Parts: sequence; C-alpha cells; structure tokens
Amino acid sequence: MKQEELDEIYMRRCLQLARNGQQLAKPNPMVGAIIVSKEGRIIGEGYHVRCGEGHAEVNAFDSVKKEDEPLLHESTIYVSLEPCSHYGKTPPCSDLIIRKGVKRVVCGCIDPFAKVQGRGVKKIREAGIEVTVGVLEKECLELNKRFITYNTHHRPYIILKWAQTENGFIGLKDNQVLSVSSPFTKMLVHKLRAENDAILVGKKTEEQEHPQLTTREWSGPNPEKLVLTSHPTKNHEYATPSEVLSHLYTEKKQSLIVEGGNKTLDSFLKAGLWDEIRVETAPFTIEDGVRAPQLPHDIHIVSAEEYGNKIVTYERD
Ligand code: AOF
Ligand code: ZN
Repeated sequence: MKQEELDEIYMRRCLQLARNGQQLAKPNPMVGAIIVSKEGRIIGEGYHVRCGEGHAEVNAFDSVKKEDEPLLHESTIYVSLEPCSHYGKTPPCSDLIIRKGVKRVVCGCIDPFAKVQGRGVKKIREAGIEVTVGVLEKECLELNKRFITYNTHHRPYIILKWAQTENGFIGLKDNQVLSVSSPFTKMLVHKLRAENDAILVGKKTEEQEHPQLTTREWSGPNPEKLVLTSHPTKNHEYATPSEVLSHLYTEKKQSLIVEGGNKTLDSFLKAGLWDEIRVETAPFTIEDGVRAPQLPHDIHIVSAEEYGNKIVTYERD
C-alpha cells in the first residue's frame, strides 16, 4: 500500500478517537492522535477527553507501553489537528513531540486558534522532524467546524433550521401550531440541539408556541435559549442577529441553531449570517399558511435523509 493511503487509514482512526470528546472537550476542539511504529503497529492512542485536561498527543504518548518506548524514534504520530505551540491550560504538544523524538508527524489540518495558527508545525519542522499537513483535511475541518468557524470568523457556527409542508409552509395563518416533524425526526432535532451550544427563536414563536427547546428526547445538555425581538426587555432577549452573535462569542459559545419563525430566519439569511441550512419536509400540503423562507441561490446539498419526512442540509457553494 502507498504511504498516502496508509496515512489516510491512520488519520481515520484519529477522527474516530476524536469524536469521543464530543461533549466534554468543549470549547476545545475534538482531537484524536495515534502513534504508529516503523513496522506499522499502533503503539499508542489517545484523544482530548476534557477541556483543561491532557491533549490528544499527551494521552497517546502516555498510552505507549514501556517496552515499546524504544520504538518511538522511528515512529510517526498522527493527529487530527495541528499540535499546539502555546501554554494554555496545558503545555505545548509540539514541545512534547520534539522531546519524544518521533520521526514524522502527520496532521489533518492547521489549528486556526490565534495562539497556534501554524506555529506548532513550524516549531516541529525547525526541530528537524518531517511534518505532513492536510491528510483527510476536509473531514478534519468538518469535525471541528464549530471551533474553526468560531476562531476564524469570531462568531458561532450558525445552523438555520425549519420544518415545512411539501408545498413550503412552516406555519398556519391563524397562529395555530403546525406540526411537521414525526416522532422520529423530533428525536433527531433533539440530537441536533445536544450537539450545539445555543438556540434562538423569534419573540412571536416564543409567545405562541412556548417551545421548550430542550434535548428531552435525546441526551446531553440543553442549548442556551435566546429570543430575538425588536424590544428586548429580558436577559435572554436580543435586538439584532449581530447582538446575539457577539453575546455568544463573549460567552465562548461556538454554535447556534436558529429555529424560526420566518422573520427571524430571514434576518439571518439577509445578513448572510449562516453556515448550514437544514430543512425538514413532510409529505403533506396545506391550503394556506406562513411561507418558509426563500433558500439562497448559491447553495448545494450536503446531505439528504429520508425518514418519511425528508431532511436536507445545504451549505454555501
Ligand atoms: C492539540 N491537541 O488535543 C487539542 C488542542 O488550554 P489548553 O492548553 O487546553 O489549549 C487549548 C487550545 O489547544 C485550543 O484552543 C486549541 O487551539 C488547541 N487544542 N491542541 O495539540 C489537542 N485539543
Ligand atoms: Zn496540545
């Protein structure tokens, strides 16, 4: 097998390990690392378990058995994110890697965090160690899209989400609640909430539907609930999208779901403030009602799932 193919196989294992940090690593990224001997045996594995504790590389080195330690100088360490170069809550992983004396470092993508941004790779290269960057880069960026958007654009990753009838209505005219999700897709909505830090609805939706916006049919923490209104009076109420975003940025919340209604969704769409749009469509029509927002033109489908109701996710071209 070619080295490039092997690199991808090992990086896939790093991604798999990284995902174990999904709930506890926040606001740090999910990161996985493995150490592979010259013969191709995995002699160490680790992931970033919890913010404030050891990084993936530290845990991978710690897992190496005493009898395998002499193999380190001929080994390769694979990491899904660039090894850090700074003193945060923990010391720099790049220094640790240099000290351990591995032969090669392979990382999935550069860390956009202001204190790192390529400095980890530079430091390791300057120590004379071979570094390969960008193996399964797309997957590594996707895994930490929230962390990366937060650190690159200085705002949370934004998911616009609505549920509509086959003919494009998201609500009924007379303010009655229109039920679109099925029991199963409702669970998926709660899963989505568990994966994101905050959730926003418009004041009208809040008053008419009193949505709980919790994860009760899944597991995991509830997202912070916010309300968009032209006249904020309460603590969790905000006047414009940018106010919501700067509040979340300050609070180190890296992702936001905008759940509606159409006015609230439109204010984000018009400002171009979104990263992902998720539309659930039920296979029935109604005569008249509140129209779903217009999808932007410059988008493409990233996934389409069918559960009786269709769930389509779009991203910008
Ligand atoms: C790595 N490996 O497993 C992770 C990294 O405060 P600290 O010390 O935990 O540092 C947090 C920053 O370190 C975080 O913002 C990100 O840039 C990087 N995360 N780096 O080498 C890891 N989790
Ligand atoms: Zn580190």
